[in-house]
Amino acid sequence: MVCIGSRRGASLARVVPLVLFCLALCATAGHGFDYTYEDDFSTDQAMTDSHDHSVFVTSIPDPWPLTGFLIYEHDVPGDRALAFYNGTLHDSDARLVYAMPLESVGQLVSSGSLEFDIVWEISQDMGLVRVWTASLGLIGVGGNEGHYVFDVSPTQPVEQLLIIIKAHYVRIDNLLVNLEYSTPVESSTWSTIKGIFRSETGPA
Ligand SMILES: [Ca+2]
Repeated sequence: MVCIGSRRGASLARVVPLVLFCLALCATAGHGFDYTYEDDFSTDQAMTDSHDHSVFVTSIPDPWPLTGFLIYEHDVPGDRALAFYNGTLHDSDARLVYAMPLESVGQLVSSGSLEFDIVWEISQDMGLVRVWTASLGLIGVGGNEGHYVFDVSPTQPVEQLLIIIKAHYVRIDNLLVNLEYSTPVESSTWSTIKGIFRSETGPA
């Protein structure tokens, strides 16, 4: 009996630091994101990465088109940003639509955020950005220069999160999408912890 108790005590002495280490890992994982997407618009990646978009043009069309359009333009410091222009039709803002993550990884998205900068209003007091998601509808509006953060978390976990940006007379830059999946890191880590504990404290 004494012998068994000592061995079990020794096992616990080995397990406790291990559990503490795993808990530390959980805490670290909780501060990260499962998926991150960035675009500083220095490349044309929005053309291929976006799920859907208005036409990209290289200069202001003449005559002005009926529907919205997108142009890569340089803001004041010379850094490239993406400019949104509306067409002449009613509600014809340029659109940029993302399905995130870009490639399904067999995980469900449970929460997410969208960030970007409005770096230059093309026309004072006329700039407008609106952001929708498939499950929430319209979730935010912006217009003035500044940094914007939108909570795009779906109402229930989805394989891909559809984010719709519609805007006119603004240039946006530094787009950032952060996602977290519904399979919690904590649950898989706890299974590992329980497995380790069983193997260390089980019958010899
Ligand atoms: Ca840029």
